[in-house]
Amino acid sequence: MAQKNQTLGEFIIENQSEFKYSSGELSRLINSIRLAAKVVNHEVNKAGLVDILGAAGETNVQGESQQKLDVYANEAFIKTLTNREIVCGIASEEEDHFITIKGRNQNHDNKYVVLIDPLDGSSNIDVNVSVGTIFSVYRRITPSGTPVTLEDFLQPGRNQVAAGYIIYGTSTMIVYTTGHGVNGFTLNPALGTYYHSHPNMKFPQDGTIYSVNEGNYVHFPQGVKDYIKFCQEEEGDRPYTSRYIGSLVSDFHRNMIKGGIYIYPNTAKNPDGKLRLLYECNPMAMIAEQAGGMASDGFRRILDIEPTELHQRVPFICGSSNMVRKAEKFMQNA
Ligand code: P6P
Repeated sequence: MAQKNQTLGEFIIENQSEFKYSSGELSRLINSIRLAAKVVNHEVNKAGLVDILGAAGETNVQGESQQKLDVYANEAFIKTLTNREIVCGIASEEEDHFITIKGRNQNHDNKYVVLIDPLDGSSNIDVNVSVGTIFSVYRRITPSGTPVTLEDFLQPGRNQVAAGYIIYGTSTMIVYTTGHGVNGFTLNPALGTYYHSHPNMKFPQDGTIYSVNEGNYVHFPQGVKDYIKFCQEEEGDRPYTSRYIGSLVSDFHRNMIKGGIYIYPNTAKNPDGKLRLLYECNPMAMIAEQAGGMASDGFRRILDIEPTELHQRVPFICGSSNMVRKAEKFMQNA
């Protein structure tokens, strides 16, 4: 039950008992993410003031030019997670391969692996549009004491023990789940404290917002085209409203509060879709389902997809359950 003005720290302590198997590491892991989020938020908020904009001159494993803030955020989360000696491995959109982390006494006995998109939507930084961090947490499955392996990262999303995002928007929020519902915490920048502003967040079953990059319309599968046309027809509560920020975390967050659907389908340019299964779709899918929403690739539940590669892409449909079911119907009947 949310207590008025409860802080994130108090919430973590109060709900510690819900983290089965964990003797406090998962709480410390969430705390380390909280700290890293504050550090990144500080830089994101002053991006326009210092020469931190513009590409860092390098490209990441995705072939995308890296904004300096991408690099900064990646390093901030990796450093914070490493220093806390809680995780045995980290995978990041900004790193070609996963990073092995030794625990105290240089052994490999930490329990968790973390996968992150350190700054999603970073192409929006230069135009002052909200961006976000997305994180996903699993218990390792290979024997403790041995170096973490790719197998520990290639787990289906249903195995996640925690997932969440930070949205650096008009206010900075952490929204996360450990499998017991979804809670949102808003940062009071004056105090550097997150307050429990959005207890027990729920996706409305229905909505009237659809979020898709219609500039790619001609390349969409027929079923997606049919669903978009359905959204645009004059009937009942349609035409719906089209809202697309180009930042997954922002579009998802708005749709979870107001009701809506986000679609990034496969196209000719991106035959498997654009979004990454492990550190974008799986964490957002866990949050969606914990909030009563749904997430699929149009045919399969995202959380049941068996990963094969660290940076693999999947088509992604996520949001209000009745809207996702409707879109799936168009895609499966096309
Ligand atoms: P497009 C940002 O690069 C991102 O991964 C998501 O945050 C966002 O929803 C999508 O890609 C935007 O992609 O092709 O529409 O610009």
